[in-house]
Amino acid sequence: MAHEDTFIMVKPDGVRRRLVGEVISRFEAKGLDLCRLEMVLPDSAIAAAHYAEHEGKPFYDGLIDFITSGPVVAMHWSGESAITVARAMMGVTDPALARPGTIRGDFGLQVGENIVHGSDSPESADRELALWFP
Ligand code: IDP
Ligand code: MG
Repeated sequence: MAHEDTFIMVKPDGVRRRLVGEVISRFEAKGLDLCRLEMVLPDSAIAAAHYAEHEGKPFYDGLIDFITSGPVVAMHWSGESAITVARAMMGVTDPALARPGTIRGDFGLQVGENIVHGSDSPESADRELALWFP
């Protein structure tokens, strides 16, 4: 077990549905520390950089359109095993399959609108935190 930093984002659907407070409350109640937070309307450059690993996939264009469709809440969280803990609390990528009790499992139904993003490794967290909090 180790202290970790992670990048968590409430996506445009989560902001539109007024789930920002719900998402923050869950991570706070878990015991993670909120370090930095900013609401930002992503431009296509930051969206493409953030989702570079998915370029060329069938859902890529829709993903970029979606993530630039409205403001997001970009956050830096830290704590014991923060990356793994946050991913577990988010649930699997497809909300229809995500377990009840997870954010995606409780609030989502479609894979294209799954409310939150969370870094999947220490390398991703470093890259994403540097990208969103330059
Ligand atoms: P993750 O967000 O759980 O890490 P990734 O596989 O990294 O999932 O995919 C990034 C994002 O791309 C997902 O959160 C979701 O919004 C979108 N996405 C992934 N797979 C699909 C798909 O098959 N159709 C539509 N959107 C997808
Ligand atoms: Mg991912």
